[in-house]
Amino acid sequence: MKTLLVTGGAGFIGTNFVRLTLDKYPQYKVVVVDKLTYAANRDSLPEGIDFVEGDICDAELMDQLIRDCDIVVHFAAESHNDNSLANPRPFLDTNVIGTYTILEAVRRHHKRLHHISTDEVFGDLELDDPNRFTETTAYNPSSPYSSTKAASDHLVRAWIRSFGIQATISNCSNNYGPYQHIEKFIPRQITNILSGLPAKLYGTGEQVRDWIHVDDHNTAVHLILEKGTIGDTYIIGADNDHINNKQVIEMICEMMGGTFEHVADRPGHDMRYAMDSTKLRTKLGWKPQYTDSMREGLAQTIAWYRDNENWWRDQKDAIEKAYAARGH
Ligand code: NAD
Ligand code: TDX
Repeated sequence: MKTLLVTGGAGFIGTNFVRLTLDKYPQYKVVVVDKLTYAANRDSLPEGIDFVEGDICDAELMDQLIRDCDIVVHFAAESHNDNSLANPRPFLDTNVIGTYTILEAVRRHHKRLHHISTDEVFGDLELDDPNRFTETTAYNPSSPYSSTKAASDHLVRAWIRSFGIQATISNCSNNYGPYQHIEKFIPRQITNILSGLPAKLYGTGEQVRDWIHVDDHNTAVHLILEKGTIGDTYIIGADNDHINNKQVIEMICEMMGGTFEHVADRPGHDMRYAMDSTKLRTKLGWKPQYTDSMREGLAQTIAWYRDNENWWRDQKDAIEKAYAARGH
């Protein structure tokens, strides 16, 4: 049995990855390391794993954990663009120094690493640009968040080339699904409507995100662990780059019987992300399970937030107050 060390496993995508692994990939023993920042929820994690509360910037701890595992799947990050505009420093610490710390331990102990990254490293596309991001698109990040993720990808590639570490990288588009922090777009709107508030659309809402259900992201990660070529990068996306933010909010409002209002736009707001996942599909045989332009995935996600109010209710007021202070 191989030991998977999952960094950031108490966050949104990491928690879903751990749950999927326990369900469908019994060949792995799972160890989670997580600092339990505001974005984490220890209670999201299932029984049957080892949990270590710790910081990926802690070199001694990471050395020990990586020595004792077979594979590292690196999700831990500061992940919210709006927060990175208000206070960039934690993004540099975790996303850059944290990734560096992991790379050095991976190098010392000759362990396999998969680094989780984002489409935002490529910057954005104009609405009428027919192109999509591919594995060879040049990096052009816009925000403190995306620039630190870009830096982390560069570090991983440099450690592959200079030190021959056994690593792969994936860049995925916007995820949605259960256990996502309610500061993020889709859960914020669902929990607003469940709280009797209008949904909140930044600016005109014409921005496009290439939404993917979190389970589709995580099945791709498992496939890369099983069959990916060491040193390679894989783009992950589910072909939803035809749906803009306004249409997503309208779908949620229609499904839940809610209303929405326009609020102040995000400074430097990226216009459009679009992913070309041909390599992952043709070389590794991946395909997403949620293929109906988000309707099934949104219905499942709405049902999850409705059924799990105790998971989010305590945080709702504070998050909306923070957004109100920023004009959102
Ligand atoms: P999240 O913010 O929900 O979770 C991040 C987790 O990392 C939290 O549990 C937090 O406590 C932990 N963490 C933060 N700093 C840490 C540190 N110094 N040491 C240890 N743990 C720390 O984020 P998410 O949405 O689950 O994103 C996970 C990864 O996927 C990130 O690398 C992100 O860049 C990437 N990604 C996210 C999306 C998306 O749409 N959410 C899309 C593509 C890629
Ligand atoms: O209340 C809102 N209203 C709104 O219109 C919020 C919170 C967001 N938005 C808009 C901004 C974006 O265009 O919705 C879109 C999605 O916003 P976020 O959920 O904040 O995601 P985004 O900034 O696109 O980044 C996400 O996808 C890429 C994740 O947070 C990143 O971690 C990931 O790398």
